[in-house]
Amino acid sequence: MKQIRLKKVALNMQQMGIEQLIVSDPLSIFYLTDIYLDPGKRLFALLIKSDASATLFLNRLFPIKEQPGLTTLYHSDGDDAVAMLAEHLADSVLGVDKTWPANFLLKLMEKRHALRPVIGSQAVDNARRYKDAEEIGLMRKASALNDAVMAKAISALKDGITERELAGIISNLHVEHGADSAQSQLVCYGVGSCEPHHEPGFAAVSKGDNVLLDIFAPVNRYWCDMTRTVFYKSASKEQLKVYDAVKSANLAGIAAVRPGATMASIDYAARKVIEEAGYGKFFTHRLGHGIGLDVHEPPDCSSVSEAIAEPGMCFSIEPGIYLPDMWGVRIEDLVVVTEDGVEVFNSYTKEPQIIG
Ligand SMILES: [Mn+2]
Repeated sequence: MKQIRLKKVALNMQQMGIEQLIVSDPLSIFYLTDIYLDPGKRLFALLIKSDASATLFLNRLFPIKEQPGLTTLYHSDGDDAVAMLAEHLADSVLGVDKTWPANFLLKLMEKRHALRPVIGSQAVDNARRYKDAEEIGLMRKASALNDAVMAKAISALKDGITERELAGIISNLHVEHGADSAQSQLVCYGVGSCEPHHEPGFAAVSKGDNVLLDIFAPVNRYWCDMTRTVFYKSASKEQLKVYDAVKSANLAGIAAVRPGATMASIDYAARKVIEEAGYGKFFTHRLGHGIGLDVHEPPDCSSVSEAIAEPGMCFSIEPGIYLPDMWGVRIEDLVVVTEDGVEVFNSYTKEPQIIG
């Protein structure tokens, strides 16, 4: 058990007025126990009480090592796993996380009419927002891996290579460098780069293309995520001008990160640069997203986010400009809020590059 994390969750529960909480998100269970498994359709739940006691309900198919501070209760296929869980609940408010399948929750509610289920995800999500030193070390390591893969991906650009081919190369590079799994990557050439989430296709790279690479993978379960845009063989004045605006916005966003800054003010610091360059309406998404065990998790870094940056929060800074039917530029780094400012996890160059 990760006792310090568990105690934080218990404290959050007390503040929320929740005495019992069912956590079912495998990544949240991993965060608290170091146990990761994918239960498929079977019941897998960590029951936390506000005194920080924890009981794990799981199927015998997934035997785990006993660990101090954690009670483990197994069920078998054919058992009424929900009834077994119900025996451990008090007739009162029950926090349930947002990912617990309705078939379990509805069965539980049928058995126990006096239970009052409420969404309780925040008790864990709010703890997960603040990465501890171990997690920050893992985030740093994941992004160092991504920097190395980015360098190799850019050097793999050559005449005729399609978006899909390069995406496959990047996925393999991630795994070769130690990522947990291959992910389908965002590789966008030319007109494809004007869609922020373009699906890699059969287009081959050609002279004058923007090449936008948004690459990501989990490494020891913690995600890296970065974007670079380079130009293939040539770049026009406007391509370089837009690049410069996005790069300046990225740097301005990073410079605005410090404890106490609102996420909205960080978004604005970057957005303002793009607006002043005359491209405001082409920056069509939020500046960034929280990241950790999930690739997208709280807090949001957007113009409407009231969240306040505090030490340990990890998120992306990824301004972009997308000119419809032409091309787009995005530059994304991951950062962590430190005691007195910001640490940027990515170090791969942001200088404009014309490749080939
Ligand atoms: Mn991102």
